[in-house]
Amino acid sequence: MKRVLIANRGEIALRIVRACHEEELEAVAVYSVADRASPHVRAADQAVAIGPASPSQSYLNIDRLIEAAGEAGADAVHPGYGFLAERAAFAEAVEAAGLVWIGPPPAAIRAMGDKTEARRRMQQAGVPIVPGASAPIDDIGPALGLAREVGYPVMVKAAAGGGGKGMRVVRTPDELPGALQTAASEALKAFGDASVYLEKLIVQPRHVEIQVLADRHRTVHLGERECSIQRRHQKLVEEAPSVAVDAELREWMGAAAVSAAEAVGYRSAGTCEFLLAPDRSFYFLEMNTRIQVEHPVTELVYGVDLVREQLRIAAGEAMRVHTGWLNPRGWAIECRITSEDPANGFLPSTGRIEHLRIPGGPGVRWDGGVDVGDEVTLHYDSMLAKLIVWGPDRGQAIRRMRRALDELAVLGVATNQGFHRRLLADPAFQAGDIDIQFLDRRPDLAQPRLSDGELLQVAVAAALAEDEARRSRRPTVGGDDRGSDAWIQSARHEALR
Ligand code: MV4
Repeated sequence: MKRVLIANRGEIALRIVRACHEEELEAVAVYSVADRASPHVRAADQAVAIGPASPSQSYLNIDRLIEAAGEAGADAVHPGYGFLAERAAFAEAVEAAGLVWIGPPPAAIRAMGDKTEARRRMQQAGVPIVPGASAPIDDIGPALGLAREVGYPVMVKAAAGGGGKGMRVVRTPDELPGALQTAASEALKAFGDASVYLEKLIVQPRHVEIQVLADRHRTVHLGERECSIQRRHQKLVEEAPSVAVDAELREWMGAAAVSAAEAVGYRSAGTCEFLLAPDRSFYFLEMNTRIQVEHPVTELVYGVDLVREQLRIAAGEAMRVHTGWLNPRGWAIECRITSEDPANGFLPSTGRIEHLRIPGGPGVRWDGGVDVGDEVTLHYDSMLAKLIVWGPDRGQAIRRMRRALDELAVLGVATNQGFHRRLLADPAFQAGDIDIQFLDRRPDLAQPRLSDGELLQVAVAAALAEDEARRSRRPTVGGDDRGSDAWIQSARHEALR
């Protein structure tokens, strides 16, 4: 393996370019018309234009991507996440073209992609699953019987699902027929497959996932990530480890995840998603057969570069992970910085990045995919970057993230930066008192503390203060502010000119 084509864009494409360079591999970027000057293109050793901005004609175009690999002389393909990463047909097309697929075997992708098949395979392997059906349900009679057996409330889910589409909570038997109907039609629309099944509803769970890594000799786990801070199935903050998981529970969940991976012949990096109930019982939900957005928090507490290990494993080498290392050290937190406006229902915002100040300093990592001057459009995902911090413990990681968020400045598009600052300052979040419904209960975190009118008053006051400071050529030192806000620092800089 010498030259890797990266079938993706944005921050993950740049992340993979960096891993290639550290492994002394050449990186080939692909780009749509909208991305011709993007950071991932500029960082790569070669770049191939693959089509129009619309994903279906570029990043989702299997034939064009295989052709691009040929044009560039690439001998391997890394899919990143999203787009074609979990399409078994893409993995097969890559291998059929004589290229190395940097990911799990297509059969493992397929087995985990069908949720009822995955449940059957997990049950076989002794992995705990939520009580419920392990085959699609097509009749109300058996459905009522099963729901009664596992106990209400139950959840109806799409067999082809994932990501929360085609899901319905059912609290009483009379709600079941309607829920089966709507879930099936939603599933048909979203996945082209109307099959549904049902499970007992787990109440107030956390979403905890286990990272696994497998080469041809061994399958290991790298502990958990706590992913409960989410809104409409979009994760916003992730951390490792989880306050709800101690060393003993970690070994139970880790062993279950390793069994899950082994049961489907897994290779490469993968993630088993679990629901963790308040009584510490845990249930396998699904396996994500790709590198995930939130992989950096695991990297920081385990000291393992997951993307470099993916490259090594794909090349047939053994992973450089020693069993003795496999304990989390300290605490890592990731905030997804998106071009979404929390005050406006997290509506995606567009525009040109006019200014970007990237946080730095001890324990701070920025995995970004945009630069000053780049245009943020509605063609792609709204995630601009991930801000990740490490600290010796959770309290210090939170403190460090708040400092890094204070340093961050993005001008030109609305972002969720303010939301993250309010969340990280929140006593309930700081106490680790979270579950998957946390943000549903806290709409206040989406709203700025100051109204537009109040903000205007503050801006006028700041301008007057700046003017006074500049007139008297007096550097603003001391005072009773914390001195960490970007406005204050900007005013101070101006005063010293
Ligand atoms: C559940 C559940 C409660 N009980 N299954 C959502 C997406 C899909 N991956 C599975 N999901 C859930 N399945 C049972 N039996 C609650 C959810 C769920 C959820 C899970 C993980 C992260 C966020 C979530 C938000 C809402 C519901």
